[in-house]
Amino acid sequence: MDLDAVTKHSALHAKPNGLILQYGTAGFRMKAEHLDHVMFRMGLLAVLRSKHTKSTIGVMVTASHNPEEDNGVKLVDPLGEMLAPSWEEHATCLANAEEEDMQSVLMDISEKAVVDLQQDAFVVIGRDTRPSSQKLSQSVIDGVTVLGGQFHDYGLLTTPQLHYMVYCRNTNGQYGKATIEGYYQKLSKAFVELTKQAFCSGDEYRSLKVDCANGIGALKLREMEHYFSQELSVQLYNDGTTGKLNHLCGADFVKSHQKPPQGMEMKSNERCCSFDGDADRIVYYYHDADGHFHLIDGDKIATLISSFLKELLLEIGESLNIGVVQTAYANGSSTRYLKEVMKVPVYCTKTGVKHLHHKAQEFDIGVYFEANGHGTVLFSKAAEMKIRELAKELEDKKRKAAKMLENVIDLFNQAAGDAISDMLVIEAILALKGLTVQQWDALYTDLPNRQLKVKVADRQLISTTDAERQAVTPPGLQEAINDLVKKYELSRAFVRPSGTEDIVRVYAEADSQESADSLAYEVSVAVF
Ligand code: 16G
Ligand code: ZN
Repeated sequence: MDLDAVTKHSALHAKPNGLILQYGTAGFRMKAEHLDHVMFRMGLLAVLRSKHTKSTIGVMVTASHNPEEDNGVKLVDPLGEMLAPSWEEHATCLANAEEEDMQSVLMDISEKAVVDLQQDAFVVIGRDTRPSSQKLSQSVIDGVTVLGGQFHDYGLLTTPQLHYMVYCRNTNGQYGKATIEGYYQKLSKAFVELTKQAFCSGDEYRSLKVDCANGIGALKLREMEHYFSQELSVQLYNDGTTGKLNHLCGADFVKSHQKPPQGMEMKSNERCCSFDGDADRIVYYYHDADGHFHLIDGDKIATLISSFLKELLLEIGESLNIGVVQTAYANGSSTRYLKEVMKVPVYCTKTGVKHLHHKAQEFDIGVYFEANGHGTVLFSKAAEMKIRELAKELEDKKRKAAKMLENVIDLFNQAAGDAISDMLVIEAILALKGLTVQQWDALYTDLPNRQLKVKVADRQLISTTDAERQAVTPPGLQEAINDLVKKYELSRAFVRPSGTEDIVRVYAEADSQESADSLAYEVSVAVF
């Protein structure tokens, strides 16, 4: 490790005085102008992580659904997963190190994490369409090269595409080819195969309006659409040609405002969906004949997918277990429907994809979605092998179901939630089952709910347990919430400190919108 070179280059990416950051659920994220040093340092860290794991590591430059002025960075671990928690601490230390301490902090991390400095390192880099992203990804590259790491810069990619590339590269191409064409070919082949079996191929299933949040999703969907245009035609809105990234559009806007994005032309009962700024989240929606807006969020996506998977599993008659993983934000109706009607086991984890992903790995088939639309389905290696075997062997009906499952495995991004991949899975299921968007929506009725943000002096004074559903501190808060919840029917409420903003989030649901609103308000007063 040429530490003098590090010092020299580090001075070119100087840390603003007094800036203290933390590697959180979304990596580092803030105003782009303050991030240059973080990018350089994450380039350094990616090299150490690559040496330690003897694998390719990914670095993604994006701030997802944040405003265009922001940016951020996340490291991607060998199997396409989020960075291991122990290394999040190293990331935080390195990002906050003073210039004169850079050498010692790097040595310290190398020692603590047992990094063989002689080992080769390889890092792959992707970025979103923000104006600041290109320059910031150059700073990552500077960090990688100064430590002697090799790299490949994929340039513009969606976040899940970068996760896919990392996964492919570390599994000798078994998962797929680590190129953008490899990604398009793998997914579209599975999609085309899957939809071949759909007998309802009337026009109503064939077209979909997609709000791309004026982000990277538009570029990538444009590149990909000709691979599947026979089966599905996509009309892109907010494609970045005129509007501003995430401004009045995108999955986060639609989910949190419960209204359509600007610029979308919605006819009644037409299926529409929105991606977020880096295309790892998706929500669906439509206007009914009376002009009412209906949101179909991650919970309903999980329900559609798990019911489809459960039917296929019944047909092949294997005892593969399936589990659904949600967070405290999952609508109570969805949890009840999954447990009581569909009879699938449901688990709740803390907010943040890494927690859900981790839990979902415990099952043969683990379905995980956050209500905000981030999610995917994971198949264990054993389940995958079993399904691929059955797809070759069994009698007709079973083989057909196993073949479908095989295509579903290939269509889901096993590394991370992926708006493009999820969209294709959903479109295939709707076509195969002959379901309209209204029929899908009618699976269950969401309980009215309300989310509020509360600004407090120190949000860390609030700590939680039971997957964030119970407050442990400050003393008395949970008792106060319990008393408030008792005043309403079908009610539930919780508070948690945000991992991405300096606020406390309040969630409440109840039998009517008025009740949910007033419960949320009363809880936020109790927090304050
Ligand atoms: C991050 C998480 C997302 C979570 C959100 C919660 C990832 C990739 N992203 O964006 O899953 O829903 O944080 O934000 O893990 P909050 O802590 O501010 O509520
Ligand atoms: Zn995102």
